[in-house]
Amino acid sequence: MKTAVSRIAGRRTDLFVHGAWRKPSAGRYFASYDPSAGAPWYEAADGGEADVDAAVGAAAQALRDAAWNGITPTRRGDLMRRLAGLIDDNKEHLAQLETRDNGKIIAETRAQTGYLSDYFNYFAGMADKVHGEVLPINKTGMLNFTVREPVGVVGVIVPWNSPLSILATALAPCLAVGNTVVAKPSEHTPASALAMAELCMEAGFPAGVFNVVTGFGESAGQALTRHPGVAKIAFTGGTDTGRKVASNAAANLIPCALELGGKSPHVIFDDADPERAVNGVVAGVFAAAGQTCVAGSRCFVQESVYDRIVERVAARAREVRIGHPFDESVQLGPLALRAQLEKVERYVQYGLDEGATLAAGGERPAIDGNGWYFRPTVFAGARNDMKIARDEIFGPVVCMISFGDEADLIAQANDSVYGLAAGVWTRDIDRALRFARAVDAGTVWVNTYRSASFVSPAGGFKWSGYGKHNGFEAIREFTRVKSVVIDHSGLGRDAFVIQLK
Ligand code: TXE
Repeated sequence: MKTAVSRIAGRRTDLFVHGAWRKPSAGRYFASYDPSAGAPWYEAADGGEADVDAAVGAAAQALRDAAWNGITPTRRGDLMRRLAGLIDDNKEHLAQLETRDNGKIIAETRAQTGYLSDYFNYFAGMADKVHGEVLPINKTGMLNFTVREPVGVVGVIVPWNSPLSILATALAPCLAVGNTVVAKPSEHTPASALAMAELCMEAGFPAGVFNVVTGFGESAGQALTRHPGVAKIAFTGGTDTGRKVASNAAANLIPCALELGGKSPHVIFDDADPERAVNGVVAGVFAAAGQTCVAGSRCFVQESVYDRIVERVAARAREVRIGHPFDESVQLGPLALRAQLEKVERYVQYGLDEGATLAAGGERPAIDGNGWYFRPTVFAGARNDMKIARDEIFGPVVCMISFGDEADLIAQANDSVYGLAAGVWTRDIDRALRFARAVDAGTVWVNTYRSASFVSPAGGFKWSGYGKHNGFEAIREFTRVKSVVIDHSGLGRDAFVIQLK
């Protein structure tokens, strides 16, 4: 794999269009940073409108080409299985690439790249199981059936927090149903999408089926969302950017799937197993240094156990081993961007100004070098109306908020613009189900947290976006339904007359 860490460190990467490397038309490159050093480590091509146009053109051509649209769904599944095998063979390279580019600890990126082949195999299995229906049309001598077709060229815009996994959530179902893809990875973490492009070529996908334009959001990203040749946008990122993407898609009258921010409620009732619940809360918010859209960043604890739980969460936060992301014993690495570190620091100050108190963290740790590290931070005495509880911080910060009864909990939990995920710890199944029914969240976990699976549909409500990934919902997301009506009566009836009857 050309884009393995050792091959690109200190060098330049190009765009990947129609199965070949392509220099950016404006000839510019930009630095991608290693968050553990706070320093550039390679340069990626700064793609612009002309490059996006070339990539969309290549994807549109591949869509028309029999090499892609003429193969059977079973053969598409075979290609995907081959890709899954190659991903598996290269999973250590991919994990290292991701850790170097985004700072996520190696244990996490290994878990993610280890899971990727299952992800592609799952959708490979779906490739020849997607079918339409025969409908009991209310007209004699007529047959009505539906087919599920690929939507066309899909523009996939990927953020920096889990670049490869998030790319896979769109790429795998898109390939399974015969779409073609132009991906625009984040300007902060472009390497792994290029590695994926190489693996797609090696697997035997025809040129143009998967293209990658690296570059910035305002240029390459915006051009992709505006391009008239794109049939659908799959976007993951911040809510403000999601609005711009949706408005460009609306101007072209194309649909989009938006996976945006979150401020997920993570609840501990007084009857919960405290050890498991505290583990769940700590892992649910500090994993990936808090840079996950489903981070359980608002922790609601029942009044009677509030002080005890806050103490335990804070103690666990203080024990978290912070350090270099390639150190296998480390539990928390740097944030992916300097801007993100500065945002976390700003929010810690907001929390203090609003009267919350720091039970743990709140500062950068003493680590050699210029890495973008921040201590796991626990705010005690937080209230749901504070800025730290309302805005997505996207860092290792949890707000501990108390609640009285279930009604109070639901009112507070749902008092958020977001609706991505929620978690609840209780031994009372009725209570858990009442919470699951009442909470505004696309995913609800009971006595577990962040248990994602490719079979389980995921996606948010409210400002967390719309559209689903995973499971058969993802197949629906990336197909369109066509209805075919056939008159086989042999009567030569006039269709217009029949409709009037
Ligand atoms: O994300 P952006 P940013 C949240 C998190 C974070 C905030 C801002 O709270 O602090 O968003 O992060 C591309 N047209 N999440 O600014 O801008 C961009 O190049 C088209 C939540 O880094 O949303 C990148 O590829 N594309 C989250 C992608 O959008 C545009 C993950 C995401 O970047 C564009 C990341 C434009 N006008 C951040 N502007 C999650 N849901 O997991 C930017 N982009």
